[in-house]
Amino acid sequence: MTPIPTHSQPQTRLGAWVTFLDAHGIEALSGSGFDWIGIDLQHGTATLDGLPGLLRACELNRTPALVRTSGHSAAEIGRALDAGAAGVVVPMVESAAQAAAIAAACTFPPEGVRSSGASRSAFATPLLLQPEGKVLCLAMIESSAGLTNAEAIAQADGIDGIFVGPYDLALSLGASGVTDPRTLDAIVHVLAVARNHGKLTGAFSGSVELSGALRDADLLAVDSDLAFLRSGAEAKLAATRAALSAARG
Ligand code: 3PY
Ligand code: MG
Repeated sequence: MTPIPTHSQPQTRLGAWVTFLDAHGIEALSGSGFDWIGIDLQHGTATLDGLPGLLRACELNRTPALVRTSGHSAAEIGRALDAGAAGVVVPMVESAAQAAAIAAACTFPPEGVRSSGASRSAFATPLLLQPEGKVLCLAMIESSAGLTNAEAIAQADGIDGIFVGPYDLALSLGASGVTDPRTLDAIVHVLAVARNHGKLTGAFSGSVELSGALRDADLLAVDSDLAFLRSGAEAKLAATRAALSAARG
């Protein structure tokens, strides 16, 4: 398996988080230089049925895709991997037992419980984020319970990495937001725990200030498609208004 070339340096792989784009939109977004695409089945409008088409759009630009499942269902995790995802990002993992269960759902027997069947991934090797050729099982830590049990979650067999959800984490901690020092301390702690156990580290950002604090993460979701659309539209509108008033003198 040839490692997927990365566009960004040095190590942090920058991703775009897709909540509503269709295949056409994903084709445009995945061609703009991101190292990976996150497809969100928890929030937004993407559905499991539509997933194969969305993954195909990522593949057109050789961009691997991680799927954030809506929950811990082994059936949903299996279908996301069958569709050709490079891995799953499973929300709200709060205990070692939950971590072990999602890891088992990502792994074929005898180690795990993932079922094998006629699927896209059985006929064409998915684009992967790791040269070892394994799909990734990433557990999201995004609550105070997850924070408390971070060591045990990171050590669970079959968990490849920890992906932090800063927005839910801030809510759970009663912090004022993602750049509140309590949230930042918690994020830095969770990522250090994962790293110390030799696991991948990742997080959603959505904030340039937060991205700076996450500079050591292996996987960083820069922001969502909705935010890109909104900020791109606002910037172009403001620039056009400025150009018009300059031209009119
Ligand atoms: C969070 O910040 O809670 C997330 O789940 C980001 O997608
Ligand atoms: Mg969340």
